Amino acid sequence: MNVTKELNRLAGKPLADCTNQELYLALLELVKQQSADRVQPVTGRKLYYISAEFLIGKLLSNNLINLGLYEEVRDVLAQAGKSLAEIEEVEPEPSLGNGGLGRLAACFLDSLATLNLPGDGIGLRYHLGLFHQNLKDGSQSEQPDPWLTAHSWAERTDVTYPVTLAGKTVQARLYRLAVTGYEGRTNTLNLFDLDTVNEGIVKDGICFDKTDIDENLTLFLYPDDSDEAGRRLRIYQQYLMVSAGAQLILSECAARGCNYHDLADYAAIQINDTHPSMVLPELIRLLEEQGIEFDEAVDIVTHTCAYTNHTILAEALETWPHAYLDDVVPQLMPIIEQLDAAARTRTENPALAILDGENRVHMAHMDIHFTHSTNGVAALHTEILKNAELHGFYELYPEKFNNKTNGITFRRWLLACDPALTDLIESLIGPGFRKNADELEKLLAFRDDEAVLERLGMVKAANKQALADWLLHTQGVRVNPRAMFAIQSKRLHEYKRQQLNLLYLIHQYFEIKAGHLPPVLLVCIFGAKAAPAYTTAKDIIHALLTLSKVIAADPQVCPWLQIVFVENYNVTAAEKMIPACDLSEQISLASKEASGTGNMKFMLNGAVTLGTMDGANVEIAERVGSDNIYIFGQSSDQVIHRYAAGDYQAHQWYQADPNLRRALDFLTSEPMRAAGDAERLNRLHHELTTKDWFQTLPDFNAYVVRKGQALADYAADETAWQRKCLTNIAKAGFFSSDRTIAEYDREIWHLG
Ligand code: 26V
Repeated sequence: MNVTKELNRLAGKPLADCTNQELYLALLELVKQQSADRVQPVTGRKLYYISAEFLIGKLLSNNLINLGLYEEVRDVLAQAGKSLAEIEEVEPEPSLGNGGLGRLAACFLDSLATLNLPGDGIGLRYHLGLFHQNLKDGSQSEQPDPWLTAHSWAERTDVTYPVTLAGKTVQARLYRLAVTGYEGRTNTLNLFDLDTVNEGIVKDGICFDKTDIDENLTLFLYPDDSDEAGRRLRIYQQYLMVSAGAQLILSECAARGCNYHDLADYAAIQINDTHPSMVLPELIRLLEEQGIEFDEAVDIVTHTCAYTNHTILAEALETWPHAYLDDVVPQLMPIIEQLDAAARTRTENPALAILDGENRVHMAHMDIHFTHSTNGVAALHTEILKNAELHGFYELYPEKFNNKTNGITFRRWLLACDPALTDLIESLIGPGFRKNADELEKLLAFRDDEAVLERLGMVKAANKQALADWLLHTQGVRVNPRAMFAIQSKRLHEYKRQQLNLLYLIHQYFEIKAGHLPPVLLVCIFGAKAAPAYTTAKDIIHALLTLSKVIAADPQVCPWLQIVFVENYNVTAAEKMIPACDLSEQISLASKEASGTGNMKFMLNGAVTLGTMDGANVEIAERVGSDNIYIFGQSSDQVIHRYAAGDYQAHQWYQADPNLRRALDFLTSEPMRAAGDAERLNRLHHELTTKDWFQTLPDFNAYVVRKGQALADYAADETAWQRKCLTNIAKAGFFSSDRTIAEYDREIWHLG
């Protein structure tokens, strides 16, 4: 294909005369054509990855890279005086996810296509995404985050499936989005929607009538579930996704010659957390409609489906009241009851039942009994599932449990977001790492090459300058690119402990005021959305924003310390922030972060981790060695024991440690109250000094000391610091999602 000719044809006029919008549309068409050419017929078993979230990010650059067209298109446009980077600004980011769970699904789709494996996604086409975060007046507020435009990557099809919700049948329409692999095949992300959904019913931020299913069903991901209507709405959404998805799977398999008895030879279904768990009873229902007996249907479904657990937080493990399911999906309840009865024949332990004494349906329990594989997402997480959280299930089905440590696609998280680093790496070790991530280890040969380390430092400096420009341009914030950049970007949650970082920052404020100056100016950058009804999370955001104002207004402190809270953190923001990071903050309470994937992205881009021994941090530490990571805090065993003993008293720690008390009490001090909201600050102070469910206080001192060490090392010896960065990049190969997907395929799916 001649790119210039084709683009001119699609644009309908000379490129130089086109607006960026027109060029974007022409490129969209070009990519759609080229990716269609790479669709391959499916032979053998095909994967269906069902997920409530697919956090795919902008697609233009990524697709151009994967199709091998990026450089050529960029140069053709440049000749016409146009910038691909500016054209990309036109593209809205699809807001179809919340955090790591959804981004993981997107990375997996990329790796499946890259490895030439047949694997499609199944999800929902939320019109207004999760929400757009505004940070005005020191607090988070939520707005709709529309991304659907007249021309979108997701193409409407004529295919619809009937789905019966609360006795009323609606038509789920299929939209298809092409997923390109890097020099690989094209797969599909299937997204379902209703034609009747009406964005006009959203008023006042993200409020809408939660009962009008025809109009509201796919408006938002995770609609507020703090009331009953909201919780029912989530069940409606989940059932729409799995029922339409199951029908799609069965019809595709039938078209390839499947007689349903042999479904497991045609399809592997991965259940991403418990949101899609109703696919199990739904498939059984549909197979029974085809004349298959219940017992055989259960067997077929068990062989076809596998389940991934992404959290040990009890409050995030879904259980639905029997009564809700009776209302919304009465056709599934008899099947769920039969499954519960079947499970009870396998174990007498009531804790492992599907229906509990309070008539709630435990979705994860159904998954473990009636799929052939349950996996955790990092080695430590899987061990905790086996030995603690799901121990009873592990005793019953030891052969079902396995670990698949998460990964990230290096196409987006290195090639696309950090082209300068990619070029440097390629100039040192050749292009092999693009397809074989393990080749990054060859970089270790340059550990003592000062010229290389200096070039690495120059790449980072340029990325920091680019982030500084972006922050000024998009957030109106000025930062000094010569500062050390420490970044904590992830969902806002107490277990992730943004509040620990907050207490450190207050501590530093006092130290600076006392004349104990740090060795380097530190800019702490946050990116985080709080669930709209999660009060403590919103209070933490408020405290950080307020502290940021207090520090910025203090001429004694602001030359040494700055807090930046990036509004509406999303994939696009992450792509700017991650390549510019010096210190990656991964400070969850040990045992609580199932894996983390941001930790891998930062490492790959040459940041050094400051973290607890939690999730995949453990595996990062194992690989880079203790000289190249800053570990602190309680171990997961200590934490688990402390919870078991039930003897943690936040107040004792508050009383006993003057530094900690000073930091906590500053939350409600005069300067903070003057800059912020006393009610919110008091509430947070109370929460941390009396409850502190995620044990922030016991890790405070260790965190202060370790972070101080990182700052000192960074300031003392630039070459030594760059050596740590180089080692992190070199050891990142294991965290490629290509490796993760190859493991899923080898041990669970057996595709193709
Ligand atoms: C979700 C929610 C949503 C509403 C607010 C409360 C709450 C609490 C926990 C969760 C967790 C849902 C599961 C999840 O997103 N897990 C993440 O999965 C990532 C990919 O495996 C993993 O890297 C993260 O450690 C894990 O938190």
